[in-house]
Amino acid sequence: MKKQSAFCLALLASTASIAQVAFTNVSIPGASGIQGAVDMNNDGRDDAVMPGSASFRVAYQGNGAVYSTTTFPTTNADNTASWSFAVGDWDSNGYRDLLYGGGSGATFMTANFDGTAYTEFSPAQYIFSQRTNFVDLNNDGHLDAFVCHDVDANVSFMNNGAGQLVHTQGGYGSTCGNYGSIFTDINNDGAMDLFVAKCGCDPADLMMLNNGDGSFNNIAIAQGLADSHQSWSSAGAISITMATWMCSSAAAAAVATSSCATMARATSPT
Ligand SMILES: [Ca+2]
Ligand SMILES: [Ca+2]
Ligand SMILES: [Ca+2]
Ligand SMILES: [Ca+2]
Repeated sequence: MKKQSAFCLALLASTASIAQVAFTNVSIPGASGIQGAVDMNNDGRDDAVMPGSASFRVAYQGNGAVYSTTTFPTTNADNTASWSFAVGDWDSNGYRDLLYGGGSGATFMTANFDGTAYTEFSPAQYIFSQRTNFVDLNNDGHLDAFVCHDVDANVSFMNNGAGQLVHTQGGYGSTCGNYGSIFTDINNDGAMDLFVAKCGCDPADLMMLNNGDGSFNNIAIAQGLADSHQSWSSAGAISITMATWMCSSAAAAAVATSSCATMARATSPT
């Protein structure tokens, strides 16, 4: 009981401290088009990644917000990152790979043996790809891929550990309208859980609890998260989910009801 209450209060304190962070606008020379932030060279600093159709660029962050840009050639992408991209070393060769989410499907860009060039692999399945993620869905130590499907049920590509990504559909929600996905372990059981922000044909959001083997149960209705808002992004949703999860237990509510209510308001999306 004390541990859960302390966690709620810690989250509340964390929210308060985040509000005091100051930001400075910094220009990255030559940066344009689709961009995302990820540490591509393991130096502890996020870099800017800019995927294209036959190459992608990385603006590496140095000291004092100085950037140096490298262009990596790729084979031509059947699907560009028109809706999203994700980064992760799915084949565990030491170099991060990319996953592009396009309106007609998904494309993987996999690094060669020394990370100097990339080769595409575009699964045959039609996917109106929205958000994409690299995540170990089934806790087997191999990074899998997840793709939100706009017009059908969500899709994953399960990594068999032998260089293959196996298309799987079903088990991550059964309807269309999937836009924003984010993974975190909301109940600290070691398995990554999934929140999906939905809109369009079925706007009821999903909160999928991982059973530990890659199978999921939707607890959104039980947790009051299956609202009918037209939701496009899940960026801030996970903090709300965590607040709801932790503060929905009788143990936490009995002690920290007011704190949980404050935290829920503080983490509401804008
Ligand atoms: Ca870096
Ligand atoms: Ca790799
Ligand atoms: Ca896996
Ligand atoms: Ca979990």
